[in-house]
Amino acid sequence: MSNRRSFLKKTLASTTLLLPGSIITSCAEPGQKNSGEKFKPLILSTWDHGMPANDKAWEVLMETGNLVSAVEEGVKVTELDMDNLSVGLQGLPDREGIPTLDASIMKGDGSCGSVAFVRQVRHPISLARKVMEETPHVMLAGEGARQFAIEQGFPMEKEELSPKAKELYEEWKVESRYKPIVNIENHDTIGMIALGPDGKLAGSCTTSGLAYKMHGRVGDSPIIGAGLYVDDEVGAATATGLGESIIRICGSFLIVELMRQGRTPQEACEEAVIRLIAKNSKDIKDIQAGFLAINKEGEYGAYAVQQGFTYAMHHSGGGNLLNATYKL
Ligand code: SD4
Repeated sequence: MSNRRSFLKKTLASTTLLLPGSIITSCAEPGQKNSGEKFKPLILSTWDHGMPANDKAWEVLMETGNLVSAVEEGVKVTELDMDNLSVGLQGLPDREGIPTLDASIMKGDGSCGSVAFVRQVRHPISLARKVMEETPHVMLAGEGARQFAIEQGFPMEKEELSPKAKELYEEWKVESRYKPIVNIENHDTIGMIALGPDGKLAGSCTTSGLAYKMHGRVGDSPIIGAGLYVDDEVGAATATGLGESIIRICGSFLIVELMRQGRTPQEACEEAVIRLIAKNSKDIKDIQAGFLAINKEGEYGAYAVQQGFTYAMHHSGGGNLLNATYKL
């Protein structure tokens, strides 16, 4: 376990105690299924950092009733978290030493927006929302996305690595292994899905992607249907982990379609992981990927390829941090 993740685990209880509205009420053991309980409203987010993100999203939802603002503001907390090296400009850079970001946002009525391979933007999730609301397009990438950010009045940040990212990048450069590190410690994207009190759904997903990726590489997070999919008629799903493996199976769309055909969120996440393993079998030992899903009734599910995927859930009873069940 990396120092950072073990640090996170050790400090988790104390961190969450400081956050109003957050209580850990349960922590499922690996292998334990959720019991089919239902919650409305309900917010789920990937990984430990989903706890403070969910708190913020919940607060915004309670104050404004706006589910899209809730999922945007929630993940903005993670985009600013200097301890998170997989989200935001402080994240680990590509192999050229440049942080490039991917993000997407979606509403259950089919509206969606995303940005890929964008530089110098502190809140790519807000830029994705602008793409959704202010353009006729779904996705802007690279320099075009950056120019759009400037037009929309987003400040351009200096291209400087955060101190932690710089230190780790310097260490990586010694060997500069071309292959991205794909073990379970290299994933911390935040994906958030939410069910509002009126039964409408929304989701968001934001990441700096794989550490030391090739310049120009785009993962699953900004690809609607891969890293995120939301449909008010059925439910929502989001993904984290090795983006290439998730894109190959259109993971989030697959889960929503399986739920449409009658699977529970848990069953749908499990089937997606089985498909992902089948399509990525050669390297599966080195791959971690995890999915979260909610259906419109307020049932939820989570499943991962390997042990170690945590997710945060927030409902009217407060916040929980849970261990996802896993296949391998
Ligand atoms: C990607 N899915 O770019 C992202 C990485 C990730 O937790 O999830 N990290 O492939």
